[in-house]
Amino acid sequence: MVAGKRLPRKKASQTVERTLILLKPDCVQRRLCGKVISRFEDKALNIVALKLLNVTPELAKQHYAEHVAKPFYPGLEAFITASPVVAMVLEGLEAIRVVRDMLGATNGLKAAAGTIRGDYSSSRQMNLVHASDGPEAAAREIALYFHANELCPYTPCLTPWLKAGDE
Ligand code: 3AN
Repeated sequence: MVAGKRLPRKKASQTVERTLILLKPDCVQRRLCGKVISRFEDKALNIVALKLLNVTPELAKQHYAEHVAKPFYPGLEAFITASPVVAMVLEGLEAIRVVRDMLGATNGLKAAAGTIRGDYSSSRQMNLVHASDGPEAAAREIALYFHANELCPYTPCLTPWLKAGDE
């Protein structure tokens, strides 16, 4: 390194990701959708798709394909099809991990205080929100709930105020 000269700071490798969110029947019934969506907005994640729908048993089996053969699946299907859900696609830097961290552990009783489940849920099943757990799951789940033409990406005007240009 040349004396007195500083090397430019290396940019961290950050990826813009999309993740599928479901505000589950308990979230809708308990009127917590506004509070949960506010948390995502406060974190400056972009909502690029959003709708209310009824999950059918067929869609539940596709969504929870990894759990279909498990003994708890019938109860899980009965719960997720019992009442409407809000499906959303959120977009942002490392959005898949960021959102999972915001949700907290699967069981609301064990989720840390300050997380969405830790603050609002006391249940493993009624844990309010689903979020994709990896890039492959996110792509698969987004395609299950949304047609490509239902996604509305945009550049928020607050982008220059979310992080420094060199990070
Ligand atoms: P997460 O929602 O944190 O991704 P998953 O995908 O492991 O959690 O589980 C999805 C849902 O399946 C849970 N919300 C819960 O209702 C149900 N579930 C998962 N594991 C069990 C289990 N061992 N016993 C009963 N239900 C379970």
